[in-house]
Amino acid sequence: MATDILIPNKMLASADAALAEAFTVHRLYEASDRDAMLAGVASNIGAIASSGGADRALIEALPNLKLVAHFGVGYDPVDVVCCKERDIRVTNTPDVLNDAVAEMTLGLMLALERRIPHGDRHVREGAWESGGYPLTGELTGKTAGIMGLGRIGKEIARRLQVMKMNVVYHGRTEQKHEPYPYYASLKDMAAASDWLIVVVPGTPETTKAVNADVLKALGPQGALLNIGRGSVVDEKALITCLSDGSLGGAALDVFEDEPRVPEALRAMDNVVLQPHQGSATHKTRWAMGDLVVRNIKAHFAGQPLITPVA
Ligand code: NAP
Ligand code: 8YV
Repeated sequence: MATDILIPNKMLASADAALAEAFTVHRLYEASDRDAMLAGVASNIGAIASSGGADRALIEALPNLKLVAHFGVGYDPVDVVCCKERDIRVTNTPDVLNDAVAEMTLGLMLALERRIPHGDRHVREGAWESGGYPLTGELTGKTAGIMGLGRIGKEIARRLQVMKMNVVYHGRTEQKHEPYPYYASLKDMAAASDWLIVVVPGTPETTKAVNADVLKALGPQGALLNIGRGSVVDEKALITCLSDGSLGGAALDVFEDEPRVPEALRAMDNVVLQPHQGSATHKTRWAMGDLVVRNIKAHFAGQPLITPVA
């Protein structure tokens, strides 16, 4: 059995160190000649510790690969179709990041609704002495429509209730045991919401699901929060709706072509931006890395995987 680990992209230091202690690791990103390095070690690689993903070309270059352990709950950068074809198992890092991502969601919503970055700039730039900052909106009493009431969506919902918001949700299936009203139609939910919170995975089905129709239904007083995947929102339509006033604002952690963010979005005052920081806390990233390592160890010990992708 091939027991070496391939690390294609730089991995969190704690996870990298734990893997290096237990296995022979090959850090592809350090190689000056990537193809030569791959060719030299390919037959020894039994598992990939992935942070940037694993595409078909990489997977097919590794004849004895049996596991891709991905650092992230969203495993869209891993070619799972190819893995399935080749009987390669895949793991992700669910649950350990729910709180951090929900926290960032609340932070972004408060930042936009109360214009916190704007007020901060107002003070820093010395503008306060010439006059206070204008009045803002408030989350209390508003309706938040959650697209994707999953592990993270539920943590967001709990926090929004504490903020005295009304919570409704949309997904493919009604979750009858949940206390929140369900909308089978995303557009209908958007029309009934002040905030649309996107926290679904990036899949072919969700690609550009938040389109111009949905954004217009959300309306001039409405705001979009995307903490799921950039691919879910039609970014061109978003820019148009924000520019012509058919959508009130947007708070975005994820983008269509990261780390490239359109200049138009960067220039808008009704937008708050983050560089994909949802899970980016010391505590949560450590736990995600630990889960990657534990899945790899379980695989090589012949034990059940801890968090296999279904
Ligand atoms: P999860 O537990 O699997 O929840 C996903 C939810 O999305 C489910 O409620 C599911 O409900 C819904 N959904 C899936 N496909 C859908 C579709 N086609 N239309 C409508 N709803 C759909 O996943 P999670 O752990 O909460 O994570 C969700 C996503 O958040 C991840 O996949 C990742 O992309 C993103 N994420 C982002 C960050 C960040 O840093 N910004 C961090 C972590 C995760 P139904 O099955 O009923 O449709
Ligand atoms: C990470 C994420 O930023 O878990 C996910 O799906 O999007 C984030 O937690 C990312 O996976 C780390 O590269």
